[in-house]
Amino acid sequence: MKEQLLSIEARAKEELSGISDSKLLEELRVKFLGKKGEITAILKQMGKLSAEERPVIGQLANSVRADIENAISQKQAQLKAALAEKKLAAEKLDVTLPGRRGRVGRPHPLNAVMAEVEEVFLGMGFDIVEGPEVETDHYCFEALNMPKHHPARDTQDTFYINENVLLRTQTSSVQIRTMEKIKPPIRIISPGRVYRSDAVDATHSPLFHQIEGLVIDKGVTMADLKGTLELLMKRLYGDDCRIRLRPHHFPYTEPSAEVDIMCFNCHGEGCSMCKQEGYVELLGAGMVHPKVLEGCGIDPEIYSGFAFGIGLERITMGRYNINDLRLLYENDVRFLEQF
Ligand code: 2NM
Repeated sequence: MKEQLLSIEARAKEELSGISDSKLLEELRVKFLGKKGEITAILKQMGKLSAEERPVIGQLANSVRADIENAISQKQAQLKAALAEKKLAAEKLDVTLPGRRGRVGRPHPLNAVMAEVEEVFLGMGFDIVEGPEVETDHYCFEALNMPKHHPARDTQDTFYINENVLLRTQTSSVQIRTMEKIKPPIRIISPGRVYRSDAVDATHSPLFHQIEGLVIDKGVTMADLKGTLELLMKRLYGDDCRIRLRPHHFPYTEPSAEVDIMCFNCHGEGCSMCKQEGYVELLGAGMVHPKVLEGCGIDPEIYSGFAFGIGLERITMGRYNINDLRLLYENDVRFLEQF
């Protein structure tokens, strides 16, 4: 029996060494240590032994069983560790790898320049006022000293919704609404979308953006107009930029002027970019017409004021050297990414 027990131990250990999964390990445990296992079978025959042999074999059987149990639990621990190792390796995450960079957006050039212009005027104490894009004949034309049959009202230029309602062709309507509503002093800019029935080309679009400005107070002169616009242009284009005023005509201002900026390319010398002029036309301006003031309930004997209108597209194109207006509306990321 002693030899049997020692052989069981030796076989158990040998078989154990070749086992690599927990299911086979359990089968092995049942085979050697189970109720119908080899050790139990030996113990059942103990009755045949003499009184002297019984405790010796009993002790040996117990120690063999303990040895096998030990070896099995060691193997169990090994298998468990190997399994965990395998699982970890499969789930490996290298936290030192570089991350995926998110794409960061940025303001559209039109919005960027709009924000810059607004910032300059806020710094001079102007308020920013917005108004409706769908306007009435009164606010877009009548109140601006453009009576019926004025050429600017031509259906060729204006999108009419009906005889009296239209898409605003300039944001002057917002200035009129403001003068009707609040008493001088007034210092506002009115930025926004405006509409004209134009065919699309490099310099025309049926939808574009305007920033108009209005200052009304006692003793406001053309010098205030020029100083205000000069400061804006220096902020946008640099301190060495110059502007000049040329006489012009608008129905809503008297006197009126077109404002040019010194050509960035040739600094006033004349080149192909400015068509040998040395200056490039940038905006329109003037002293608000007494009839316009009167129509809004402001006494032109007491108050005077200046107004101006800037095309946002034009100053944006000048600012970034863009030669085709359509680039600003196509939203091609390859173009927009540059700003
Ligand atoms: C321009 C040019 C000159 C202008 C005039 C007024 C108002 F309401 F005061 F009469 N608002 N905007 C004005 C003057 C607009 O745009 C080229």
